[in-house]
Amino acid sequence: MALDPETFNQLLETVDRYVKERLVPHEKEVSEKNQIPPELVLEMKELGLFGISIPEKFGGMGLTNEEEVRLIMTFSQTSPAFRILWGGNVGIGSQGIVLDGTDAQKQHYLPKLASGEYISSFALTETEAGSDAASVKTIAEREDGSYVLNGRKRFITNAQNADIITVMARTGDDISAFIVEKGVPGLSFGKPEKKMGLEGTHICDVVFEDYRVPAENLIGGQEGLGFKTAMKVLDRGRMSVAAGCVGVAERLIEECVAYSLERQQFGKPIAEFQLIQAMLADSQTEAYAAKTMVLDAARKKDAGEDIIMEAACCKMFASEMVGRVADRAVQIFGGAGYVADYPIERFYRDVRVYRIYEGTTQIQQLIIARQMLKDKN
Ligand code: COS
Repeated sequence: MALDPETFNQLLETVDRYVKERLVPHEKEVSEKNQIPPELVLEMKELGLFGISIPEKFGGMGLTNEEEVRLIMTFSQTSPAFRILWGGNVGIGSQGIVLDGTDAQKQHYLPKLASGEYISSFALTETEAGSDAASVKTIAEREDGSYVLNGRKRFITNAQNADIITVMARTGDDISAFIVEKGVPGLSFGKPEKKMGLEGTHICDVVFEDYRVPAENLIGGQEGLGFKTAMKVLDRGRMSVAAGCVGVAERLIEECVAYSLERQQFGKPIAEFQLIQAMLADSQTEAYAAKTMVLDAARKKDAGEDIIMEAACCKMFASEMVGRVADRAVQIFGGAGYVADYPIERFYRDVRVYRIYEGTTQIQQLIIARQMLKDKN
C-alpha cells in the first residue's frame, strides 16, 4: 500500500463526504449549464484528485492500483462528468508519460498534471481509426529538431480545455506518441459535439495543420513506441472506467432502495413487492460481482501480473452491468425515472457511453478471446 490503511480510509471518508456535500447538490446545475462550476474544479484540484496515479516524487499521491480503483468507486457515486474532469489526468492523459516518458518529460509534465495546473487529454481516435487503433492516419514528419503533424482526431474528450494532449501519429510505418501543447500555431478544434449525456464534459475534433512539436516531446524519445504505449494506457484506463461504473451502479442502487421504500402503491411501499425486490437483488448482485472483479484485477496488477485480459473483462462486465442497473432504475422509478426532475433519467443517458469509449464491448470481447487463445494453437 502506498498509504497506511488509516490514512487511506480517511482519504476515502473525505472523498465520500465531498461527493455527497458538494457534488451531488450540483449535479442538476452541471447538467443544465453543461459546465462544471470553476470553484468545484478548484476544490477537486485541492483534494489532490488530479494526481492520484502519478508517483509521489512527481507531486502525485502515487496510489496503488487497488487504492486507485477504491477511490474511484467512492468518488463515482455522482455524475460521471465530475470524474472525467480529473480522470483524464489520472488515466489516459498522463499515463503515457508515467509508463513510457523520458526522465525529462516526467520531470517537466507530471508535477503540473498532478496538481491539476495542466489538464490533459488523449487523442487516438480518427474517422477511420478507433477500434482499429493501428490504422491512425495523422502523420508526423521529422524536420530539423521537430516533427510536423498533420491530421484530424475525432471526438476527443476534454480537448478544448486541455493544456497538453497525448497524440498518436504515424512516423513512417510505425505509430509514435507525442505530447502536444496548446497555444502553438497549427492546432485548432472542431465544434463541441452535442452528446446524448455527460453534460459538463466536452468532446470535439482536434485538427493539426503543419503543427510543429519539438522532437523532445516524442514520448520515450524513440519512434515507434506509440502503439504499445496506447495499449498499455488503455489497459489502465479500462480499470478506471470499470471502477467508475461500479460507483455509479452503487449510487443508482441507493436511489432505488430509497425510492422503493418511499413510493406507495396498493397501500404499501413498492419495496414490499417481490417483483421490485427481484430487480433490487439483481442490481446488487451484479454490482457486487463487478466490484469484486475490479478489486481482484487491481490487486493482480499491484502484484506485477499482466492484466490485459482482466482489464478487458472488468471494462466489459462493469459497463454492461451499469447499463442494466440504470435500466432497472428507470423501471423501479416508473414515470419518475423517465422525467428529468429525478436523477435517474440523466444517469441512464450518461452511462450509455461506458460501453463504447476506451474500447467497445465488442473490442473487449476480441481482446479477451485473443488472450485466451494465445499460445494455444
Ligand atoms: N499491452 C502491451 N502491449 C500490447 C498490448 C497491451 N495491452 N496490446 C497489444 N500489444 C502489443 C502486442 O504484443 C504487439 O507487440 P509485437 O508487435 O511486439 O508482437 C503489438 O502491440 C501489436 O499488437 P496486436 O497485433 O495485437 O495489434 P492489433 O492491431 O491487432 O490490435 C486491438 C488489435 C483490437 C487489440 C487494438 O487495436 C485495440 O485495443 N483497439 C481498441 C482501441 C481502443 O480502445 N479505442 C478506443 C478509442 S481510444 S479512447
